[in-house]
Amino acid sequence: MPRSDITDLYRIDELLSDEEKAARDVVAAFVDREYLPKAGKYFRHGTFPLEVIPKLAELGVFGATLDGYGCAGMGNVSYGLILQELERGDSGLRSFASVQSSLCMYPIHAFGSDEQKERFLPGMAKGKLIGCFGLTEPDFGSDPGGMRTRARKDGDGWVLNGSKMWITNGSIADVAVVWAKTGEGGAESIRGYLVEKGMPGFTAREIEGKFSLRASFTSELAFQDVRVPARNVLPKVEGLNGPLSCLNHARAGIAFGAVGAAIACFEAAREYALSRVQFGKPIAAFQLTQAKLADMLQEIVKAQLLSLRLMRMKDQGKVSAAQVSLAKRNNVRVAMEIARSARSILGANGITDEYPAVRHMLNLESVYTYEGTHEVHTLILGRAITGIDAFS
Ligand code: TGC
Ligand code: FAD
Repeated sequence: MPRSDITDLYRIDELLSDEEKAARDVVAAFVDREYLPKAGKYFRHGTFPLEVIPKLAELGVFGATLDGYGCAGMGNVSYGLILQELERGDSGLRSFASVQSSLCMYPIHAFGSDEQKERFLPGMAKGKLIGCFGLTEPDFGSDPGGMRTRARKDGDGWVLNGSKMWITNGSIADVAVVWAKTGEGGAESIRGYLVEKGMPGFTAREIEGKFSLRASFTSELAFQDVRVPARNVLPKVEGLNGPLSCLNHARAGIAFGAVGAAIACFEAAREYALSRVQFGKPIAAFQLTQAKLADMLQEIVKAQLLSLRLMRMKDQGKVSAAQVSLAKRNNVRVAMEIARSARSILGANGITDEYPAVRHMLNLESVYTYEGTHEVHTLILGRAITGIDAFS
C-alpha cells in the first residue's frame, strides 16, 4: 500500500518503479489482511503461523532476488520493500523470510552444485522445504571464527560433531546450512554442509523462555556423529568469508525490514495521539507529543532513504560490508527508539498486545543483537574508517 502522505513525507514512492511498488503492495495487503489481525495473539502464545508459508511463497517472497529454480528474480529494492512490509507485521515474520531467502537459499544458489540447487531451491521457493542457517554456537556468537563444530572426512563423506545455538527456523527446517571447521586450525577451513532433517545424530530443540521474537522458531541444533554425504557439501566456498557473505545479503534486508517495524509504531502512536483526550485536548495537541512524533518521522525518512540507496547500490553490485553495517546499525537502533517512544505515547495501553509498540520494542531487542550486534557493526565501521581492527 502506498504510505499515507504524512508517513511518506519525502515521497519515497516516487523513487520506486511500478514493479517495486507492486511487489511491496501485494505483501502489504497480505500482512494487513492475514497477519496483523492475529499478530498480538501469535506473540502472546509464542507461535509462528505455519499456514502463512505457502501464501508467502505464492507472492514470490522466498528467494525473491534469485534467478531460476522457481524464484522471482526481483531486484534488491523490491526484496527490501517486501521485508519492510513483513516486519511491519512482525519481526518474526520477516525473520522467517530472511532466513529462508538470504541465509539458506542464497548460499545454496551461490555456493551449491547444480544438483544441490535442483534438489532444494524449487521446493524452498514454493515454501515446501524450510531452511535454516547454523553459524552461532553457545560459546561463539560475535566471533564465529572460533567455532568448535567439526567436520571430519570419512570415506566419501563427512562426519559432523558439535552444536549451533539461536537458530531461527531450526526445529522446523528440512535443511540446515551448517558451518563447520574441517581441521583443528583457523577459520580458513570452514565449510558449509547441508544437513537434512532425519539424518541420524541430528537433533533440534526449541529454546524456551524468550521475551522477544516470540512468533518465531529459535532453536538449538546438535550434531552427534552425523554422516553427511559428499553431495551435501557446498562445493564452491571455503573460509569465514562464506557465511559472512551470506550475512551481507541478510543484513541489508534487515536494515530495510526495521523501517517496517518503525512505521507500524509511528502510525499506531499518531492515530492514538489524535484520539486520546487528556486535559480536555487530544494528546497530539501537546508539544511534547508532537516532538516525539516529529523525531519518529524524521528518523523513519532518513532510514528509508538509507535503505533505498543501499539496495540500489546492491542492485548495481557495488555495495561494501561497511555500507551494509552502517544501514543495519542505524536503522535497527532508530526503530528501537521509535518503538519505545510510541509505547510511551500509548500510555498504559502501550504495554498490551492490543497495540503493536511493545511487541516491536521487544522483537527489536533480538534484531539489535542478531546478524551482527550493534557493537560489531560499530567496530566494522570503525575498522573501515581507521584501518585499525578493534575486535580483539
Ligand atoms: P575477518 O578477519 O574480518 O574476516 C575473515 C574473512 O571473511 C572476510 N569477510 C567478509 N566476507 C564477506 N562479507 C563480509 N561482511 C565479510 N567480513 C569479513 C574477510 O575478508 C576474510 O576473508 P579472507 O579470505 O581474507 O580470509 O574475521 P574476524 O574473525 O575478525 O571477524 C569479523 C567479524 C567480527 C566482523 C565477523 O566475524 C562478524 O561479522 N561477526 C558477527 C557474527 C554474526 O553476524 N553472526 C550472525 C549469525 S546469523 C544470524 O544472526 C541470523 S538472524 C536471522 C534472522 O532471524 O533474521
Ligand atoms: P556475544 O557475542 O557473546 O556478545 C555479547 C555482548 O558482547 C554483545 O553486546 C556484543 O556486542 C558484545 N561484544 C562481543 N564482542 C565484542 C567486541 N569485540 N567488542 C565490543 N563488544 C563486543 N545465529 C545463527 O547462526 N543463525 C540464526 O538463524 C540466528 N537466529 C537468531 C535469532 C534470535 C532470536 C537471536 C536472538 C539470535 C540469533 N542468532 C542466530 C544468533 C546471533 O547472531 C547472535 O546472538 C549474535 O551474533 C551475537 O552473539 P551472542 O549472542 O553470542 O553474543
